[in-house]
Amino acid sequence: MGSTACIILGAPVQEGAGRLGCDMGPSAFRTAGLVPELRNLGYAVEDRGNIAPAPLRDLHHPNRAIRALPETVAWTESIAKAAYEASGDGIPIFIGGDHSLSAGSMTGLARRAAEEGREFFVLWLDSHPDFHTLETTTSGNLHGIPMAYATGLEGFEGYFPPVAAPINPRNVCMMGIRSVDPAERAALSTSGVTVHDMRAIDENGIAPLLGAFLERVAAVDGILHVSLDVDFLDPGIAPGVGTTVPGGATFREAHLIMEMLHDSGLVRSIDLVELNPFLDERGRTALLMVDLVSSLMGRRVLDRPTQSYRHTPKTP
Ligand code: 4U7
Ligand code: MN
Ligand code: MN
Ligand code: MN
Repeated sequence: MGSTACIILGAPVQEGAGRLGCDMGPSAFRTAGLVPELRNLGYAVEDRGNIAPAPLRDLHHPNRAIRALPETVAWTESIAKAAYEASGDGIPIFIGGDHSLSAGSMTGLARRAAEEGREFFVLWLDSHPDFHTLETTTSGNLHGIPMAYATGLEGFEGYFPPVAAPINPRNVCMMGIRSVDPAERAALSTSGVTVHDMRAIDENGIAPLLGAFLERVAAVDGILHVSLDVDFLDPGIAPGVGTTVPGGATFREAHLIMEMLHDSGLVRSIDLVELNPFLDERGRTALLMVDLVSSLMGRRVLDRPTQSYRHTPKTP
């Protein structure tokens, strides 16, 4: 991937989260050295600055819990457009911003993949599945809906932009899940989404679970998007997030995922979301996220590919 261009797209959206501060995320990623880190790995890097939201429309939904619907819709419109455009030019890296940004990034990227006749896959690294519809969300925080929207679940019509190429739920693999609301659990169980909760990671380890998914993507020459929510990580190593959930991925589990992803050669785009610099401790969460991106983009300890990935059984 050394000659590929990385395209940095800031998306300072914070209205989807329950607390303010994610709008400072793009600045924190830049301050933590994301751009020089990628350049050191040999990439051409184009920082396109921050995306602006589309004009606001007056929107009201019968679910009175919903917060910031016009703002989230406006961000989804502009981020989807930027994602579609950037995916023709290199590897887009979205620096958020709360996770509602993925409603835009994933739909824009999936539209491009469909036009290229390629199958689109998502590796979702999060403590939450973000599988609420506008009807089922009880918190009303719209960072809890992007996966439901992008896979084409009903109930977004007339509010969010129509989804040109809904993602096949069978092409979605979630890892690190440990906080699921009842409506999400019901929707997930019939969806076809692969969900590896923290218990599955405890029982099996990262390598066989991720290896099986990467083999599926490779088998159809698919395009892989990675969506990394800070709260995937254990709060002990990543405190700079508004929705901490105990029992998350360790430093090495997270790095192993990144190393395997790099060795797969399948990743074409990345979301880095939910970083809240107001809650961080001397930038350590921002620095850890940049460190993980570095592993994903090719930094390695020894000059050899991941060993365990090669030994992955075909049917785990
Ligand atoms: B994040 C939640 F209730 N499910 O809907 C909700 F637990 O992007 C959390 O993954 C959503 O951080 C978390 O508010 C969204 C809650
Ligand atoms: Mn209203
Ligand atoms: Mn999330
Ligand atoms: Mn989350």
